[in-house]
Amino acid sequence: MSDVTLFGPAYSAYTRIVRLVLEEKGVSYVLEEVDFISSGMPRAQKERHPFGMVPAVRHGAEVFVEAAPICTYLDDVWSTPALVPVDPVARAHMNSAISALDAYLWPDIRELTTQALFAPLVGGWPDESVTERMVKRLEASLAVFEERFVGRGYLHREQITLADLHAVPMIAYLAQTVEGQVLLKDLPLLSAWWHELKGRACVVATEFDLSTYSWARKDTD
Ligand SMILES: N[C@@H](CCC(=O)N[C@@H](CS)C(=O)NCC(=O)O)C(=O)O
Repeated sequence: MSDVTLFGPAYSAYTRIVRLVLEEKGVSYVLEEVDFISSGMPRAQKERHPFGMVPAVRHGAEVFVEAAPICTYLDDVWSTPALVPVDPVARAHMNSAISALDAYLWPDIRELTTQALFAPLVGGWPDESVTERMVKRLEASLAVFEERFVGRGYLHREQITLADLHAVPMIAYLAQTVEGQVLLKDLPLLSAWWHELKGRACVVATEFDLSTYSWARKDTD
């Protein structure tokens, strides 16, 4: 038993990043679902995380927050399979990809997903002007990401790295929207990467079904 508990809901992109690392490494863990959509972030999670977010990981007596450093910690403690390149240059590019995903891609993918996926699911109306704006921004940022990181082999080449596992939940959400599917059609390298990764065991093992949550409308089909 590894004594690892991951706090966060299966639908949270950042929780899934950590989960993917645990799965990829074959570390046993307990996922404690912390659903923050139904009635806000539970108090227990606010006590665990200084900024009241998910995920958090408890390992033994320590509680860690923030997905990227949590994943680095997991890679340090469970060294195989290694998810961080030994070569400093490759490692720096991996970290740049993670940083770019956090800063330039995810905020817009999250906003697009909120409108296109979550709004109808909770019984609201998507704001088409926001969707349009996000699509425009993503057209540009995804093309840069594809050229700079996928095209230059800084995502899955010889070795899967933390950058791949950071990107998976984000691109998975993107691919669930019609707008995202259209965007991906113009991104052959990123699409090929996603096509290959989506069948990987850790990705399949962390799939989730939004319709099972109490806040999801049951009459959308
Ligand atoms: N910088 C954080 C980002 C975590 C994050 O954005 N978590 C979202 C869910 S994916 C969250 O806690 N949202 C709850 C809220 O905004 O109240 C990390 O790397 O862990």
